[in-house]
Amino acid sequence: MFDKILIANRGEIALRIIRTCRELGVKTLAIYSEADEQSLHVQLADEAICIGSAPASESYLRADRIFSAAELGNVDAIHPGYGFLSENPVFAEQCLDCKINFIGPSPEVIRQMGNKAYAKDMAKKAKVPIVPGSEGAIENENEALKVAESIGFPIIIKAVAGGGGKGMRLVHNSVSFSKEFNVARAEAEKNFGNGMVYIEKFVEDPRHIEIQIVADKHGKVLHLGERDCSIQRRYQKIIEEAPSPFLDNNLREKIGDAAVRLAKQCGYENVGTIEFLVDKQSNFYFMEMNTRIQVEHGVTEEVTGIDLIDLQLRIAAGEKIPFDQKNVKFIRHAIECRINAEDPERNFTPCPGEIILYYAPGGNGIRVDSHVYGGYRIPQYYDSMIGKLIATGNTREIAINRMSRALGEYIIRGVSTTIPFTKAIMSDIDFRAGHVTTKFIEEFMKRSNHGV
Ligand code: MV4
Repeated sequence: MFDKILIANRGEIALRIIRTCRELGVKTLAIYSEADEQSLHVQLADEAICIGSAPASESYLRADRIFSAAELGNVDAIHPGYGFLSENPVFAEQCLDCKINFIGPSPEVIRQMGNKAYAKDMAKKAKVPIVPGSEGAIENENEALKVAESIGFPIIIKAVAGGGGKGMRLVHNSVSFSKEFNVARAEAEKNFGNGMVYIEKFVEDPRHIEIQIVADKHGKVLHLGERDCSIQRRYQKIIEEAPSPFLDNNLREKIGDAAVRLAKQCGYENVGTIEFLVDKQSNFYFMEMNTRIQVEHGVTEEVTGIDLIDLQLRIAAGEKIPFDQKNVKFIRHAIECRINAEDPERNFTPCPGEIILYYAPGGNGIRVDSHVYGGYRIPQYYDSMIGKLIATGNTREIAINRMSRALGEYIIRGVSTTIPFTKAIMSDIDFRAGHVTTKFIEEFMKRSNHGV
């Protein structure tokens, strides 16, 4: 195991990593920006180094300064967390060049999965179902129209370098195709520096189901079941849960096996997530692969009892996964609500500022992963997530009731949060019935008085 690691992140995920490191006896070096001097990750790490001013482009995204800190601290490895440099293949490569372990997959796999057309091709090779569409990127407008007409409208145009919903365009008919195709290419060029796009049949009203994968350096690849992340707003997840109320054991095993096949096909190592769309008829299609630990990993930890950060460190240090697929049991039901400093009454505008009073819920089956406290000032420079509340119970109904109870206990004064919004969802009839698709939030906003 490592002696000391650098955590190239901030907020709740930095704390989450520090906690497992302390349990394992691994020393931690935090990095921070001038805006994060008062942050808990700085307080709780063994050592901390300030690497720049508040904007991420001057601190958490500055690989050169992170390597200076790594050298000063003489660390064995870097944990990138999520966001920031976590899926940057150049950063992963530079770690290896400096003889520092990167806690994640190889730079090659990060680069390959970052290209969404390439990733789809890998899925096809691994006999994982994909949405019908163009074979790889498509540059010629006339050819693109031919593909669209052969698969049938509506179709969706996606950026090869996109992901997470960024740079997608829905096209309903051939009349608007030419315009949309050219806008998509121009936007892809502007946003990702890569104008390549590909085409897919549009899957109507799907569920977002993702499979947690773990893979060690010795060829063992397992899945830890799914998370249902269908409840999203503008591609931002709001609520995640496991098991999915939509999957039966047969479909769970089929999607899980498909995810394992893909991870093996691309020589994956460490933990990762494979996203699928699942339609009304239970057809499932590969969407994209995330080569990092995800925000919602705690849901899987609660359901399986497995510490995913512990696994990440062990795998990166060369240890074998200490269990087999047959030992992975999905015993309980877990639901996570993201707590964001945003005002749901004002179109979810971010609300940075000082938290003047803070009391987090607790009790049976409640887990709060957060870096904030009373008197903490939420900086305006980073994302608005200030914590994650996870409720676990033996059944989905118990987990929902527990979540509702915990949200009612949560006190955050000084900034608006999404707590009341998620609490209203817990009482929603469709949510309680498990009728959740990617259209849920839109429909919930219409029938509740949350406006638009
Ligand atoms: C789709 C789709 C329908 N058909 N692809 C959005 C995020 C990105 N990971 C993929 N996304 C979608 N791709 C086809 N061919 C619908 C979505 C989508 C969506 C996916 C997951 C969760 C929420 C979503 C909300 C709107 C659209």
